[in-house]
Amino acid sequence: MLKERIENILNEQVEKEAYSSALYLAMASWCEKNGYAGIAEWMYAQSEEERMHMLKFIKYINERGGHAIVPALKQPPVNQQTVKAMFEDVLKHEQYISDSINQIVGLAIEERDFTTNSWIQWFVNEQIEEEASVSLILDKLNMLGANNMYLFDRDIMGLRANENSEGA
Ligand code: OFO
Repeated sequence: MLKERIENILNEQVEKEAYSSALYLAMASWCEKNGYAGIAEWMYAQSEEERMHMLKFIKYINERGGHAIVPALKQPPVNQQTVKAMFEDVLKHEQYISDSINQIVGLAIEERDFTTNSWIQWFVNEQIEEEASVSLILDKLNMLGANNMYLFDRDIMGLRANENSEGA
């Protein structure tokens, strides 16, 4: 049985994962509208991955005797300034998510919930991969400059780091 503080923080994470999924879906739509079909595909895949993350939290909370709550979400941004600025926002968002996963680890240890601590380690590792994958994309964008967006758009799917990992 989950302690209340653990159930609450896990439900907050359900909301964050659901928002991540909506955020990347909105980015996918903007990319598609603006002719970046390859980047849109990357964002759609990322959005789907975040939905899988959300489902993992929902199922874990219910499995441990809690009640997973499906949240209302705030509206993600509709428009982006540039592709590079968009990926900078993705990196910031993933760093924020890593921080919140670390807070769950901290609370699980504080509450001596070693089952949750063990379970959440998958996300600790996932966040390392996600931050690395977005940093790689930003490195490529910085090398290319604005002129070669066509090639970047064509090749971005080859930069997906964790396409084959579980739940990803
Ligand atoms: Fe981007 O890893 Fe979940 O949120």
